[in-house]
Amino acid sequence: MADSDELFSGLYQAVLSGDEDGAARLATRALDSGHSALETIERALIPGIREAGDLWEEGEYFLPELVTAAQAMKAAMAVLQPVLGAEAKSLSLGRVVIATVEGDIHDIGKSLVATMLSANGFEVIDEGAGVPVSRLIERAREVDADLVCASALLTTTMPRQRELVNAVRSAGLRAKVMVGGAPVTRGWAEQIGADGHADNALSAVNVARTLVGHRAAG
Ligand code: B12
Repeated sequence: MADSDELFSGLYQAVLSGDEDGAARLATRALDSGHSALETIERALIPGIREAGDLWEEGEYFLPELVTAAQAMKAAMAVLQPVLGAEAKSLSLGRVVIATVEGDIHDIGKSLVATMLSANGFEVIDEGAGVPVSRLIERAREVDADLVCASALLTTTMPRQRELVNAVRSAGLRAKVMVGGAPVTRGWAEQIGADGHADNALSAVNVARTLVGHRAAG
């Protein structure tokens, strides 16, 4: 147990200090020691990147330090994501188009949600970050999506989620809309008329299952 604490604390520090190689190496060690990818993400990576954000907000970190912390997180995610993906079931629960909205480059949370949806049997079309509503509509129509997911991490980009909801409705698409991102609350989701909202990648899977008409497992 003490070994695990030490391992996760090392990985947390590697993210915080922007040590890409160390983060990738410790993520590999976590898997080799029998920890799941999800546990590693939740116990070390997310706390690490959030602490970097807090330090930046407090003026302790400058933007380059936050950027290198995000790069270290991504290096570790590159090790862990294939493992999450490998658990994917062969059946498709539904087709999901996902992106971070236009004007917003934060893609870590969105990618985690995409990976978890995919690992849980959804067919996921990840359009990346900074994606205009018009492109999401185009893709949703093209693939006849069951669900369109939009992430926003900035209060200034949250209104794009409202535009998406309106655009999906006026385009007459059958897709449901799920929104998320650190500043996105259930209240906001309700206010803009979104069909669903989730605070983290695991609940995103359960909400997605409900929205496309499948009961949550367990
Ligand atoms: C890492 C980071 C960055 C990195 C992003 C790297 C990348 N490629 O993503 C860098 C350094 C580039 C960056 C840049 C900026 N950032 Co920044 N950043 C962060 C930070 C520290 C962490 C975000 C993160 O990755 N968290 C980890 C992931 C796993 O969590 P998450 O994103 O919340 O996602 C989870 C849930 O929200 C949910 N979820 C997410 N998306 C979705 C989607 C759906 C559909 C669902 C259901 C669920 C869901 O599930 C995820 C997994 O559990 C946050 C602080 C914070 N505490 O959030 C600030 C933060 C978001 N950034 C902020 C700002 C201001 C900026 C900049 C404008 C700074 C600048 N002056 O340039 C720029 C943005 C430029 C732009 N146009 O986008 C502010 C936003 C303030 C606000 N209220 O709007 C924050 C809150 C920091 C702060 N406290 O001030 N940032």
